[in-house]
Amino acid sequence: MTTTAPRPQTAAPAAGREPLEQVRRLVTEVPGPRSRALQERRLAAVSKGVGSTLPVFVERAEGAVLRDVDGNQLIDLGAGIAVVNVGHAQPRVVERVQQQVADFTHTCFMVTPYEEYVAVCEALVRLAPVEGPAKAALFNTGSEAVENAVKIARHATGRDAVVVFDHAYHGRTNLTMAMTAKAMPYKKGFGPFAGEVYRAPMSYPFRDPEGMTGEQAAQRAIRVIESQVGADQVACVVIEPVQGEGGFIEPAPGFLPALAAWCRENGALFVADEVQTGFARTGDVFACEREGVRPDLVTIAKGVAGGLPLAGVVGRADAMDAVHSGGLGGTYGGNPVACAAALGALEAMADLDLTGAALAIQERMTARLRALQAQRPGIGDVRGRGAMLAIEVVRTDGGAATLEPDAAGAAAISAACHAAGVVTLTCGTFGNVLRFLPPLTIEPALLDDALDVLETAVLSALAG
Ligand code: PLZ
Repeated sequence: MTTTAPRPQTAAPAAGREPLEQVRRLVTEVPGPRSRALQERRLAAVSKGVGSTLPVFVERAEGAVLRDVDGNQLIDLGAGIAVVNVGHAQPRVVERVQQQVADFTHTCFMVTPYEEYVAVCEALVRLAPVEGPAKAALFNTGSEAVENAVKIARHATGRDAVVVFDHAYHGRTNLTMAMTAKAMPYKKGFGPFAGEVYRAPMSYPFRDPEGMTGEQAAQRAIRVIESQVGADQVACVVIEPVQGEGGFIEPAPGFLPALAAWCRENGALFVADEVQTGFARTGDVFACEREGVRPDLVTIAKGVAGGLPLAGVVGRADAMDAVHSGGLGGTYGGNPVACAAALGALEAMADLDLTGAALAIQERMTARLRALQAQRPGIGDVRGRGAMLAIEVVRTDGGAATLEPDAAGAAAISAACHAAGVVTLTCGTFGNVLRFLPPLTIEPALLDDALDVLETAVLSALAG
């Protein structure tokens, strides 16, 4: 490293590279001319079915900064949708990946295995909040992890039915589309969908009757399950401990424990889909730890491998071993390069205390977001946990928040952030939630700069 001042451990370039300064800097409009030219090429060659939130073409990324092909430096409050929790180009990830690429890139674990796969499973087994002995299996994407969790649950219970929730997001494959709640853009015109998937009401404190407890919301869901599915038909209940795409919805305390208890009493597996919440994002390694919930199976992806595609299911050993040998797998599942990246990312998560970092981000951001809410009643709700935070934008009536979603307001805020060089994402069943998922290694000054941009955007987009 050539810098004299000690660099923050959050971002360090590979040997011989200039560090990417952790500052926002615009040198053209956003997107700039080179990005616009690439977007032209892209529109001619890439299916319209694949969209982009912000068509700025990235050339390099480090820490929490993206540098585009025009030389603009943007602050990344999306982390590639909760993937680079350890920061872009995390040195431990880069080093292990480079070494692994040179050693070998693929054999297929189902043909001739390798240690990296085993080491990742050992780490997952150690980390996952599963009761008793645990085992794991590796795949490529979150959707695939969810598919496999359902396969395992069906095998382990001998039952078919899968229970999911309003606002759920579990993926884009046929089964996981059926499990995902939102029609546009995920499901419209893509059916028929897989059968035996049933939807129960979620705990959504901002929209539920005032004062409804988590236990009451769980009873509401359980009534639906028992009357419309039948307790003895349920193979698994699959839930995101904090819902992601559906709007960063954190259920009321008591909701998850009550559902998990119902599963235990009724012989169904409780599956925590921690694809978005996992790996320190919410201030715990896994979000369900917060209430001491012990799932039977946990699905993981995204944050586990610092940007390489890796996913898995980790769960009770008896359930994981219920499947016949050869029943689970896939050509690339647990690819050695992705496993090497995961070993680097997991090491960084522990060494850099990223759960602590997520809580510090929550403290810093929530204070600012609440101050903004006091000035703009259109911010109906400030919520989330750790570095998985959101504002829900609603219409106002006589200067007071209503429950009417204001998707246009959320889009206007997001667009203003983009133009100023801050990458923000929207989400939510009603498209009116602005969500924040910075790399957990983001430096405080950079986060403050992003919050200044957000503040300006909110103040101009929403009425006082
Ligand atoms: N489960 C909880 O959040 C992926 C989707 C982005 P894959 N979320 C981002 C998009 O529009 O496709 C996700 C998730 C939860 C499962 C998944 C699916 O993970 O790796 O995208 O398949």
